[in-house]
Amino acid sequence: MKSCGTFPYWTPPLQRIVTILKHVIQTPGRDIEKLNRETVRTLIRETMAGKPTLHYFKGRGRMEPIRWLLAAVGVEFEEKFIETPEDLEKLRNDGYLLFQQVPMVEIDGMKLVQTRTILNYIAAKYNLHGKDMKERALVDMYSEGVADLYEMILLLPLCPPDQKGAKMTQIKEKTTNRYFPAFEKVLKSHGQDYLVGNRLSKADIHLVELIYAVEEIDPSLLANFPLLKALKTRISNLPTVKKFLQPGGQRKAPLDEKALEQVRKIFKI
Ligand SMILES: N[C@@H](CCC(=O)N[C@@H](CS)C(=O)NCC(=O)O)C(=O)O
Repeated sequence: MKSCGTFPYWTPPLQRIVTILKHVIQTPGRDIEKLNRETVRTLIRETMAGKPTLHYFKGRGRMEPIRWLLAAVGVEFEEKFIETPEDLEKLRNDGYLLFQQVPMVEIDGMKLVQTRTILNYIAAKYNLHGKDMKERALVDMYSEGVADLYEMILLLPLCPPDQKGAKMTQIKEKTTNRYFPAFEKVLKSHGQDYLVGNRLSKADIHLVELIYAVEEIDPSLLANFPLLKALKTRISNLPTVKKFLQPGGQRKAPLDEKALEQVRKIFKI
């Protein structure tokens, strides 16, 4: 057998397991001693099973929180971009989209649709859902709050031009008077580094994604929320997230006019 260095069985899948384990070790709140046998089995099974495949257009939309979550836990994924109405029609005709909609993610032998279902599956699989039912309820409650504001931002580009100004004002108002104060209050109430149970959960990742999106609208909106700023820095510095955010990473840019036109064509909007 060919030997490579001192480790004769140094194969790509094994390298991937080591990469995943490194990410786990480097993720705060998930130290190696707490890695139980089941988690290690999951990581190995998944490594052997191959990467999840994401089906969506080449833009943020409803797939972006899924990209963030997978990236944050250090799971590599492949993307098949829908570029034409025919691409979407093919997925439908092949029976891959249960409700004829995307996002769709091929993962662990399933073709999952419904954004929240996909997010919850990833969160459950990688322990981003709190340690018990009560923590999970908090994680879900915070995630839903994030999703409400995120949805408003997501739909903004599709807003008729004469309503855009009013929508933008509403987003800014809800950000500064409702959602950011709520999350700042949660962080202040326990003084810990993460929203729930002093360890990383999907709620932290969704919130930081939202903060980035809000800052693109108006960076000053974060000014009065020091704990949100600190959370953003903390999560952005996780090696996995850093890699995702860096130029050339899998994070998508906001839709420009050309991309928006393509989206309208694909979905017949
Ligand atoms: N509840 C679904 C909504 C999915 C959805 O509205 N997807 C849009 C693209 S972002 C779509 O496929 N639209 C085509 C259609 O509804 O026929 C989810 O959260 O995944």
